[in-house]
Amino acid sequence: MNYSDTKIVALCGGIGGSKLALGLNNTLKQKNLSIITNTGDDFLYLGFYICPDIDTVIYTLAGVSNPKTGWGREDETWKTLDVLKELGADTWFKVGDKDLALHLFRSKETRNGELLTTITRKITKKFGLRTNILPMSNHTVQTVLKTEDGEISFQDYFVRKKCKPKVSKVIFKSKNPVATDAVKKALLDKNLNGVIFCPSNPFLSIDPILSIDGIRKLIENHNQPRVAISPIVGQKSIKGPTSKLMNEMGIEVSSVSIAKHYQGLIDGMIIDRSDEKEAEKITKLGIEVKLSKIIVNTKEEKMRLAEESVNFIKEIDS
Ligand code: FO1
Repeated sequence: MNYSDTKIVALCGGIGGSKLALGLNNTLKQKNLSIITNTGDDFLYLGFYICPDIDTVIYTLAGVSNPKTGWGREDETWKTLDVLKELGADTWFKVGDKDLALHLFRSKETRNGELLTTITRKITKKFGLRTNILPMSNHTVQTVLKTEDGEISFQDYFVRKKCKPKVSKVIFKSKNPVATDAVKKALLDKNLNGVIFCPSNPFLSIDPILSIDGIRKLIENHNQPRVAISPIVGQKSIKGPTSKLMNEMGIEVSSVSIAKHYQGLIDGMIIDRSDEKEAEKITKLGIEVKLSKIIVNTKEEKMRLAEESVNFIKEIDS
C-alpha cells in the first residue's frame, strides 16, 4: 500500500509505545505523523527538567536509544552522575552524560520562557527528525499513585520503589491544563486519516493525555477512525507494570478490559492472535477487532504492526 499521503496522530507513552511509533515513523512520511506524548512522568531531578517519554520517543525514532534499557542513549557514559554521587547527591535516577546535555538544554530553554512544545520541536529537528513530537500539554500534569504507602509521584513509584507498592488509584494533578495549539491543529487537520493509541500503559501513559479535557473531547468526537493496539497478551502486559496495576485496582487483566477502558474513544482494536476468544466480547462493545502478532521486537515487525494499524484505519473508514 502507498502511505505517502496518509496522516496519523498517535498517542504514546515511553518504551512500549515508542516501538509502534518507530514503525509508524518508518512507514509514513515523517511530517505526516504527529505523536502526542505523555508528560505526566516529567519531573525535576537534581535541578534538571526531565521529560522521559518525550526523550524516549525522540531517541527511539532517531535511532540513538539504549537497546538494553529502552530509555536513555546508547554508548552512554556516566561521569557526571559518578561525581554527583561523590558529592553526596541522591543518584537514584540514572542520567547519563549525553542524556544530561539534553536535560540541561531543556532546563535552560524553560528558564528563558520557551514553551515545552517549542523546545521539543527544536530538539526533534536537531535529532534529524521531521516528525511532530507533541507534548500533551505545556502545563504541568503530574501523575501520582495512591498506594498502600500513601501518595507517590510517578518516578518515585516507577524507579525508586520499582513499582512495588500496591496501587489503588492513579490521579493526575494539574491546574486545568489545556490542549496545546499544536495538539489541536494535529487533531483538527482535515486531511487526518485517523488516530492510533500505541500499546502504552492505558492507566499510566495514555490516561494522562486523555485527562486533558480538550484532547479527550477532540478524540471522542473525531470523525476519523480511532484504533488502539492492546498492551495485553493473555493475562500479561507486554511491557511494564500494566497487569500488576490492573490486578491491584480490581480490573480483570485482559484485552476486553482495555477495550472497555477505551470505549467511546476507539472504533477498532488490534489484539493478539492468541486472544482470538476475546474478539466477540470486544465486538459487542461496538469496537471492531483485528487479530495480529502484537509483540514486536525487530524493526520489520514494528513496521508490519504499524502498517496493519494504518490499514485497519483505512478498512474502518471505507
Ligand atoms: N527508568 C529506570 O527504571 N531507571 C532509571 O534510572 C531511569 C532513568 C531515566 C533517565 C532518563 C529517561 O528519559 C528515562 C529514564 N528511565 C529510567 C525511564 C523512565 O523512568 C520511564 O521509562 C518512564 O517514565 C515511563 O514511561
